[in-house]
Amino acid sequence: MPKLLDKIDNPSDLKGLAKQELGQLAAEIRQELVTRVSANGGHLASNLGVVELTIALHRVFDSPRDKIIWDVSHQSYVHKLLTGRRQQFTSLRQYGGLSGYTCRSESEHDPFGAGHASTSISAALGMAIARDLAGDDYHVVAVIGDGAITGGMAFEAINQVGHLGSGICVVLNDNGMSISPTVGGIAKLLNRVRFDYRYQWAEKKGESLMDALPLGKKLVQFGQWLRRGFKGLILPTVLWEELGLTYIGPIDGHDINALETALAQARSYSSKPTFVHVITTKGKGYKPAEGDAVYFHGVAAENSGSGTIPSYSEIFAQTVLHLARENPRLVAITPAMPEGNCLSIVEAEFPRRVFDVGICEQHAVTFAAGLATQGFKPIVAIYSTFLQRAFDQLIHDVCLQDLPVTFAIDRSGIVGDDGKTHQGTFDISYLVLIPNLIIAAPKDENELQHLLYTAVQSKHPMAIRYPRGSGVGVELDTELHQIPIGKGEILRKGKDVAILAIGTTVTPALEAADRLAEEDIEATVANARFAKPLDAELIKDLASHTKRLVTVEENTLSGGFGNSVVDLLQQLGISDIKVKVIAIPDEFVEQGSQAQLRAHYGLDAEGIARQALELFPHQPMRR
Ligand SMILES: Cc1ncc(C[n+]2csc(CCOP(=O)(O)OP(=O)(O)O)c2C)c(N)n1
Repeated sequence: MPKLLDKIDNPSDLKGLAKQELGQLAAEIRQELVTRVSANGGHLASNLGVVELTIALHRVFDSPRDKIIWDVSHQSYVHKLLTGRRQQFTSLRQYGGLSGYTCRSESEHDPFGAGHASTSISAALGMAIARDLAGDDYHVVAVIGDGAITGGMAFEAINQVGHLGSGICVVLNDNGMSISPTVGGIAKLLNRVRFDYRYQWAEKKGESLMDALPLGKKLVQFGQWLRRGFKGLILPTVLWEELGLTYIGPIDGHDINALETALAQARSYSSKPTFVHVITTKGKGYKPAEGDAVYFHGVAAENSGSGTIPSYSEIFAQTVLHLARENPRLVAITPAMPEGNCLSIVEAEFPRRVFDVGICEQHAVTFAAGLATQGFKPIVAIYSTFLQRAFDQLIHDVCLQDLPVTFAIDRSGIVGDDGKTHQGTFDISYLVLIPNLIIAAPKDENELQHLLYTAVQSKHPMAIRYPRGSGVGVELDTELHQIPIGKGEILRKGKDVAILAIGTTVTPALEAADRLAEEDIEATVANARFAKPLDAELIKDLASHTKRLVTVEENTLSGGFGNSVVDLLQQLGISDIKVKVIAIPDEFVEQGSQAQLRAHYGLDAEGIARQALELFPHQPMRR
């Protein structure tokens, strides 16, 4: 049977479909999502939940003239399928393929790129004000989840939306879930609406049942209904209305007719801000994802293989658990990623000492600072890319006051198929300039344990960056010890060239030394361990013995580890030496597998050996 989806090249084709065809279209989209995301990996449950909402949005609004902005935009796959990108959908999240997020350069239907949460309302308001100033009349819609709306920026934007009163439509896609269940006061408020909304729906269906009850019971039920109805429905309505937005909802997010009616109503209030509250089920229509929306939030690609070596995140969490048992003042904080960074295993044993603060990186850092002032030992577990959000909090709230907060920076370096918005390639550069902060990167998972132990003993703030994915596979010591701050180590000795590597690049640097040996070049390999303070003695020693120094890091060149080493050499007055800094050039790193991207940037063994060889101009590589 020909597919309806085959007929949709752009959103205007959707408008030609009869209402009774839309259910079939939704089913076809779900099929496509499950097939593709199972193969390529990606955000399955979030997309399954917005199938009807996306169809309705594109039938009511007129993209690209009207601007539809997806918050985070991990749930934009359906939007991509309906906006002329179906043919490329097989390349989703692959090297050179379709992005897993909205991207201005990818389509005119993506008016704003995203990947980080809570930006949609600010961007939408900017577009709406630009429209008003230019005397235009298009509509602007921001679609934001109940997880993303917990982010401070979303509320900063809503505050201004209410103040300016410009015409924008905020659609809240409320499924009760961030990656894990959404937490916090706003989540509680929304939960009440969701609960009461479902309660009332059940109530309607169960009216005949109520008829059968004796009068006394009926009165009690009626009283409960009134109370819930008042608290659950009136209060949240009042919240958004008091902030200056006209509230429409709650709407069943899987009923396309109801959605179209609500969105058309919002569209008709073209010069007022509206808030359309849509209730959806994450993972809708695919039983495994409905049953476990946390697991199916982001699934790995079919061929990614789940090896037997534990991930850095797992070792991190196991170490925190171990340290938490020994130290009752140790607390851990995660901005909405307890699954990704594995803190959920610590939370299971110490529920009062693990804090999921929502998608609030800035708050997470200052909250940790507050805890540290009172003698607690906070560990902020945060992805490198999201810590960017809390740059001033790092400087002003933690480091300026020299508070002993540990930053466990997960997903540092190249993260892979999430692409440009998620690469953790800037952290050394944005951390190295902050006084008082110690910055370390383990060469393997065993060193991660010892560095965490060291950080928790430290009287100063300390950041430990480690990569996405599994460890190197080394044995784990059972006794933890402190590593002297600012001390690296020599792992292999050779007289011709020294390779000073940090973090993930240590293992390929050792392999590169093997390749160089095949060219009769003897390389020293050192593990720097610390990007700050640098091990000046070690660096002096390497420079004087070999006169050729290669630094390697999975971080951007600008302001990175290698740059700091070069600065140090200059300060030490060492100039009779050839230096090669291997790092990521000044560009945003595209999507692709970690292996592909490392090879592309010469950060694998082959690339390191090739670049080291450039310091020997008369020695071409044999292979
Ligand atoms: C600033 C920032 N922090 C953390 C994340 C990681 N993250 C991606 S999606 C997501 C949950 C979003 O929840 P919600 O907005 O409710 O969307 P849903 O997936 O439930 O549809 C999180 C925490 C992010 N993208 N950006």
